[in-house]
Amino acid sequence: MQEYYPNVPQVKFEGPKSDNPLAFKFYNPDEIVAGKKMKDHLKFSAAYWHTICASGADMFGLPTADKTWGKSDPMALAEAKVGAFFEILEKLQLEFFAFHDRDIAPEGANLAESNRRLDKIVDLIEAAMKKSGKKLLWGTANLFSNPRYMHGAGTSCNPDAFAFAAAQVKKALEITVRLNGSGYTFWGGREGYETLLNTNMGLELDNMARFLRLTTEYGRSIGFKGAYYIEPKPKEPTKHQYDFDAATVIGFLRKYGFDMKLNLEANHGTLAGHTFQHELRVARTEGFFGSVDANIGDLLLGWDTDQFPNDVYDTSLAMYEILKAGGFTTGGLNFDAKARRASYQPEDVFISHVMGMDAMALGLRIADKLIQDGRLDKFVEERYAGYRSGIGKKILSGSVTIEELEKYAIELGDVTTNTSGRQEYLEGILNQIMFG
Ligand code: XUL
Ligand code: CO
Repeated sequence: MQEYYPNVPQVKFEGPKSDNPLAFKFYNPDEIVAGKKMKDHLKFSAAYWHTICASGADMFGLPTADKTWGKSDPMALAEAKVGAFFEILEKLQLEFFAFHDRDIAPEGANLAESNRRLDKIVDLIEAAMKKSGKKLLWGTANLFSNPRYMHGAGTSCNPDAFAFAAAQVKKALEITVRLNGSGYTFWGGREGYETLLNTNMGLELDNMARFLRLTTEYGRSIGFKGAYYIEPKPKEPTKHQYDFDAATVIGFLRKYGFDMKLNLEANHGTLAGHTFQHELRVARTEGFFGSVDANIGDLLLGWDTDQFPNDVYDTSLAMYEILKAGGFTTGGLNFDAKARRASYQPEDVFISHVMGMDAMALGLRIADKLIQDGRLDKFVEERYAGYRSGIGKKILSGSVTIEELEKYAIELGDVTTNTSGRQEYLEGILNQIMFG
């Protein structure tokens, strides 16, 4: 069997003192943290589109990373990628992966040919999964790259594009079912607008719901038992995307009555002006927590840079929310992340994942300590203690009238006592747990 990365050995846990760039310092897959093996908490997944497809090309420059193994024929290259990708999963101890239809097989001259190409590559992926035990976290369809989707897919003004997109998702769902995927993700890459001057927003939103209704019902009809996710993102490529953030998507799902969860990406949260923790908190509070695209954006650049997560403050607070949400069931931590353009050598694919996995593992360890420590929970509990008795208890029970509140307020005369929010005390606890 061909080895695609002969210079890269099996990556293992060597502990925090190791200076080996190809060893885990904090991710010890079988170690028990918070009652479960680390690998079962973190459920790491690689993104086909970045890990094996991203070439370093950007809007200003050509590819820097060669991921072709000398193949120029697109189907021969697609076949090689399967072998190389599964070698990466194996060497990095990544148990899961995610892909778009067009990542794994190039589009043909028409839909029928594209589907035949997909079938051919899916045969190879299925065999590789069987051999390695790797699992599909979620599948999806690319409804944004091809010019046919210039106005969107489900929200396009052109019904031909709507139909084509539906057919593409139908096939992607069939593949996801065949590969026993535990999820299917909808990311509305161009479901939004560039200008309201040409946009019928009401029709587009209704059509987005029609599109989701047709596709999700079809998935169930062919035996898909996994979770459906929507992945919010506020903008990029369009100026405004309807799946703006967690709260907006939850409103949409409730309005149209869909049983779906969220796939939350850190960098999309910050693009929407939120922290990653905020997005996770909204999802868990509202019962929509599903899966995560683990990455980080450069806040100074302000676009979707899809960097491997490195900020342990950020990963700790994210893992805190994930543990509080009860952890992953169908979902996992999918690295929707790529090495920087100048990190172009084959080893960089591995080094970047190792760093990201360690950063998430550190986050898990710290989040567990924060919960064990209990001071944050206790503080929040006490902050709302007023609602345990007296007028507070009455407000919570729903039995209070506005007249009663007025009488109470008049007797009070004014609100003269409050308690401190103690933000700096709590931030100090976090630092103490991280570095103490
Ligand atoms: C784009 C993005 C997508 C989705 C899947 O910003 O995050 O790759 O994760 O379509
Ligand atoms: Co993503």
